[in-house]
Amino acid sequence: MDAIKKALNIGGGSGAPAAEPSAERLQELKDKYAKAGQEQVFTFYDALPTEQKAQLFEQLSGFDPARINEITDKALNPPKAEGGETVLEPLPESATASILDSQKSDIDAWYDAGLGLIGQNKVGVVLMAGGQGTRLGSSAPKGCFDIGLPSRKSLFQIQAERIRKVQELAGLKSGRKVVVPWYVMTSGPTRAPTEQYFAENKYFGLDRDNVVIFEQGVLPCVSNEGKILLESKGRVAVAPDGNGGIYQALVVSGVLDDMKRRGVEHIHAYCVDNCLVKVADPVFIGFAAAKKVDIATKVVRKRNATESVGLILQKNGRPDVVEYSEIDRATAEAQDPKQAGVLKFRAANIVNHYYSFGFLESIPRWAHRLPHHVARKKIPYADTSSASGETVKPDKPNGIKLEQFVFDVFPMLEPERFACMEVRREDEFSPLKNAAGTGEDDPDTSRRDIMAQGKRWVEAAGAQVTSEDPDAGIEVSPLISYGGEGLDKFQGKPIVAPAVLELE
Ligand code: UD2
Repeated sequence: MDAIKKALNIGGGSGAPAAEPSAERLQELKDKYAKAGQEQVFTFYDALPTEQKAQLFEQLSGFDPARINEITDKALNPPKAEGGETVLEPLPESATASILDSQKSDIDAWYDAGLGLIGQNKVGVVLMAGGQGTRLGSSAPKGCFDIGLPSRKSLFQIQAERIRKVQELAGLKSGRKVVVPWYVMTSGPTRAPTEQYFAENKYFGLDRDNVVIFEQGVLPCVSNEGKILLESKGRVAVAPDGNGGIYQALVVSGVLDDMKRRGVEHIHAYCVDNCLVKVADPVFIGFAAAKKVDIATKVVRKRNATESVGLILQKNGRPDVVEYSEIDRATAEAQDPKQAGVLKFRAANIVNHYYSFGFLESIPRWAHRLPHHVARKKIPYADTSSASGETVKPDKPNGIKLEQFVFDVFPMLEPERFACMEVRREDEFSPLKNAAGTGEDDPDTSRRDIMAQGKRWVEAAGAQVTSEDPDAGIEVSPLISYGGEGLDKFQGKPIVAPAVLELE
C-alpha cells in the first residue's frame, strides 16, 4: 500500500498522533520546502506551542511541495494538444444509446441483465458526497438536505431506500440475499457530519456492514503567486481535491480491496445532489455490461447554451468532457448543422458514471496523471509578511484551489471502451445546486420534479389523481417503487394530490 500511496502522491497524515519532530527531521523537511521555494510555511513554526508544532509538521509531511509546484504550474498552464488545434465533435452515434429512442425490448433486456448482475452481488455503488454545497448556502453535507417532501426525507435517505428496493427486486429474481455495497466518499468538511447522520438514522435500514464511508484527499491552497497558503500560523490552508480525487481515494481508503473481496465487478458512481438518481440502475448496468465497456456515462439533453453542466463530446478523437466553467461561448452556442435551433453540443454530463472493476484496478497506473483544474477563490490566510500572522479574510480571489474532475479519465479510453446513454431529464436529473427561491436547480424544483414523477407513475398504474392544484404531485416511497413498477394495487384508486405513498 505504501508503494501505491507514494505513486499517488497521497496527501494527509498517517493518522498517528502528531509528535514533535527531532531537529534533523525538522531540518530535512525545511530543506525540502525551501528547495521548492515554499519555505514561508515555516514562518511562525518556532513560536508555535509544541502541540501545534507537531500538527504542522505532520500536515506538511503529508505533502510534496515540488509536486504541488508541478501541479499548480500544469493547472495554470495546461499543455496544448499536440499537433496544434483541438478538434471538438459530438460523440459518434456508435458510442451513444438513447433511452428516448431505444427499442423497449432492448431496455427490458438491459434491465433484466442488470438486475441479474445485482442479484449475483456483482454490483457496487460509489456516492460522491465530498462537495461543500456552497451555492446551496447550507453548511451541512448536501445529502442531509431536506427538499421539503411530505415525508421530509433527505437525499441520503431517498438514495438509501432506492438501494434497499433494488436489492429486494434483484433478490426476488435471484432467490438469494442480495447486497449492493454503498461506498460514500466524503471530504474533510463532510466526513464527520455524514457519519453522524448515517448513524443517527441507523443507515436508513441498510445493513451497517454494507455502508462504507471513506474520505477523499486534500490539496493545499496556493496564492496567485504560487505560494502555499497558511490558514493560520500552525496550519496549511487545504481544500478537497475535487471529485476526481475519487480514484486515489478508492485505492488508499481500501475501498477497491473491499470491492474485490465482495466480488464486485460493476460500479455505479453518482452525484449526491440529484433527487431523481436511479442508484444502481439495472438498465444502465445491463447496458454497460452488454457493451463490455470500461466506462459509461449517462447524459441528458442540455437545457440551453448556458446551463451549468459539462458537455460530453469527442476531443481529438477521444471521449471527453468540457466543463461549464471552461467552455468557450462559441462552442456552447454552436448549432447542430443538421437540426436548426438544436445545440450541436447537447450531451450534458450529470455525474452519473459506470465503471468496470477491471478498469478501477488500473487506477495506480494513471491516477497521478489526472490533470488538476484551477478554481480561483477568496481564501482566508495567515499573513506571513506580518509578525502577528493573523488570519486575513480577502475581499477578492487571492489564490487558487486545485481540483481534479472525475470525468478527466475519459480521454484515457479507446473510444470502443466508452459508452454514453442519453436518458430523460424529467425521469433522471433534477440537481440541487442553488438556495431556495433561485427558481432553477433548487429545493423547490427538486421537490416539484420528484413529486411530478410519482404522479406520472401512479397515473400510469391507473390511479385516479385529483387535486385543486394541477401542479400538485405525489411522493412515492422508493420502498414501494424503484422506477414506477409494482403500483398495480393503485389501479382505479382515487388519490388526492399532494400525497405521499409510503409502506405501511
Ligand atoms: C458537476 C459536474 C458538471 C455537471 C454538474 C451537473 C464535475 C467535475 N462537474 O458540476 O459537469 O455534471 O455537476 O450537476 O463532475 N464532489 C466530491 N468531492 C469534491 C467535489 C465534488 O465528492 O471535492 C461531489 C459532490 O458532492 C457532488 C459531485 O461531486 O456529488 C458534483 O460536485 P458539484 O455539485 O460541486 O459539481 P458541479 O455542480 O460544479
